[in-house]
Amino acid sequence: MKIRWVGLASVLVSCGLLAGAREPNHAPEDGYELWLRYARVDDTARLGEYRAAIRELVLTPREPTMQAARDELVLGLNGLLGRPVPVADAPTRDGTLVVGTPANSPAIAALPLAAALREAGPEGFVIRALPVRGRHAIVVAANRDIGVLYGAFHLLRLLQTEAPLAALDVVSAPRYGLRLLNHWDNLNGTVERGYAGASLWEWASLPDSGHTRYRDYARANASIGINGTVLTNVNANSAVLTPAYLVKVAALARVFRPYGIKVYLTARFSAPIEIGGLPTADPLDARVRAWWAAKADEIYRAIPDFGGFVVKANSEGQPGPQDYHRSHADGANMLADALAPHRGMVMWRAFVYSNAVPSDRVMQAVDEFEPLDARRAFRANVLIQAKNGPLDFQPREPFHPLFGRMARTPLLMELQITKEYLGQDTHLVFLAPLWEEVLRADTYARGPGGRSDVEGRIRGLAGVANVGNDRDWCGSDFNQANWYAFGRLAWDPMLPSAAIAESWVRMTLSNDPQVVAPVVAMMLASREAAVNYMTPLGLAHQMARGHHYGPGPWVTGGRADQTSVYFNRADSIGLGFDRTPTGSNAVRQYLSPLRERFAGRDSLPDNLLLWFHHVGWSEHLRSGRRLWEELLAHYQAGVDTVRWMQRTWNGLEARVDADRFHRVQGFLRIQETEARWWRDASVLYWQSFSHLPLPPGYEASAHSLDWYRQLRCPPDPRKPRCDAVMEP
Ligand code: GCV
Repeated sequence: MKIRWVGLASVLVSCGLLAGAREPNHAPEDGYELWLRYARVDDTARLGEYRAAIRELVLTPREPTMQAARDELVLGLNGLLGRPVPVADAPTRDGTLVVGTPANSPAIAALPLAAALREAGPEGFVIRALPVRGRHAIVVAANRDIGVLYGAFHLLRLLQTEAPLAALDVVSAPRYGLRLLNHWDNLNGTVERGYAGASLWEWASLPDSGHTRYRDYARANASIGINGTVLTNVNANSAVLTPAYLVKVAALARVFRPYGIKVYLTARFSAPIEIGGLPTADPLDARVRAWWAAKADEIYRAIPDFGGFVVKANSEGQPGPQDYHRSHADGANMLADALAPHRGMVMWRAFVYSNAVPSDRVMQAVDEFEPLDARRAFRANVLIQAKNGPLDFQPREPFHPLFGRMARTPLLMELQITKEYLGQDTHLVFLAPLWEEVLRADTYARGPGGRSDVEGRIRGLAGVANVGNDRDWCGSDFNQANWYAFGRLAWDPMLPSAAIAESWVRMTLSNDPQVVAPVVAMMLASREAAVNYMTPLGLAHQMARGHHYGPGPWVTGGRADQTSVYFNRADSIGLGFDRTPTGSNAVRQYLSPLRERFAGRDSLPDNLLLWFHHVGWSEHLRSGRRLWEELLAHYQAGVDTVRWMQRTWNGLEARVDADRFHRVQGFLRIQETEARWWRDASVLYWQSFSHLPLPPGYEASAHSLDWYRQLRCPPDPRKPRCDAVMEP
């Protein structure tokens, strides 16, 4: 039997991690390897178990995706087991890892896996411990090569998290077919709301330069099941649709293809005018329709598996069909017709708000889209992409009412991985609990299969990426956890945040139980901490103007529904936006019994109180405390939780590598300073309306309200941090 030994060095060259070409276990912890570090298993008993269970790898790498699976397994197993694993054509011993599909592996074709493979479907996989040709073996099997790759990553994850392999029996299939990253990357290399450096896409050197980083990006995405990437900003530039750019896009698509990742682009609605030379972009104009059809043909000639278009139209100044008195459906359907012959999709965003300031901005999407849905106005290959909440990625919002109101049109949920409103690169905020909250919310609309939770009514997740060209990809170690969590939830939206956090910590930081438990606890507490020190009790959009970093509850002027005062409605009587029938009546967009629950002061959860109600400063809440006291308590709880996170992290100094320990410690220091900044600036501002005193012992603000109002962040649009200014 011929055995091929794949040396570590050649794997490192062929796999892109590659940039540093270094052995696991000795790397400077600069974050480049993400959760794919493959450090040798620490626990000696587990290491012994794994070494006995995996002594050779049987896998035939004919196709690029199988080669990717082979490369990953060899890289991962060599690192995790601390010794090279030989690759064989067929099982030669006990302790064989057999990997493939019934079509490319005779050993797998002979196994009784038909029922499990049916359950796994086109992208899923089966992992089992069972005898193969009389040998003790572990099998990773799938119907398609991409399922094999996902299965390989899953097996590696089991080893990375030091899970037992005995009696392995896993069948896993993704809940959604669409698991997409949305990059808000501009063609000039900047990233809108990006806090991790410039764009990954180096357009100037494409298509000739195949940056190794593109492959590592694809590996990271495939490891968490992401299967599509929208390369460009929704505030789109039509130049990306010109031949000069399409060859570059095609080059990226070639790198991503083996990893199961399709490429999508944003389509600027006015492209027929800007790059097509037409006098109009009217979606009912025959010349415009012909132009888009020809453009789609051209794109598919260059990129045969192109995924489709994402479109932001008639929102925040972007062009759209309403410029021609046509509906969103007219616009979406025109693009859908152009893409349909190629099986492409249109993701039409519901984040619309018109140039006329509406009575309540959060109501506009339902008002625009529900009537179109009722008329079944959209083509079958159109999805409506709605943000998780009706406003804009706030620390807490109720779920978007559209998820209960669109009965006929398929929906995508857009989540923001980049933390525009949640402390950007520096604050440690783990977003899985926020996403879990909305995915599990009950819409009270019976969806397919009788499901009424939000999760049951959508076809996929689109995550606004937090990835840039910083060495650590995401601008901070803990921001990587949000990219990871997004992928894991897109595969399995019912995965608990705690499980996601635990696996990320084990893969990224340490399997030491003395590290895992406290760090998971920090992560799980972090989102509520941010809600508390930024926008407690249902407040929203209280961030500084423009860059959205730091507090600005006083922001006014300009377009009303982009200001803080529009959303907080603070006055001498109280605080909060009345969205009950006595106010904007936005509660009517939710289905019964939710609309009644949200309208009733006694039935609404306090954490959404000021989203739906204007509450008097001295009114009693269910806690027995007055609004004023309750607000103060929440701001203080936010600061206290960050301090607890600091203490917890400081206690880990001896257990975490110095690089990451000090980086995270520094960011937590910033976060504590800025949590106080949020608390003090907000409380002083509310106090200028309530005229109520701070209770005895309440931590006094360091500065006056005027001082906070005049505070200007350094003019760095990417990282507008104010700590240097605040603490000279
Ligand atoms: C890409 C918010 C952000 C904008 C973003 C917009 C959108 O308004 O601040 O930067 O634009 O949402 O989602 O389209």
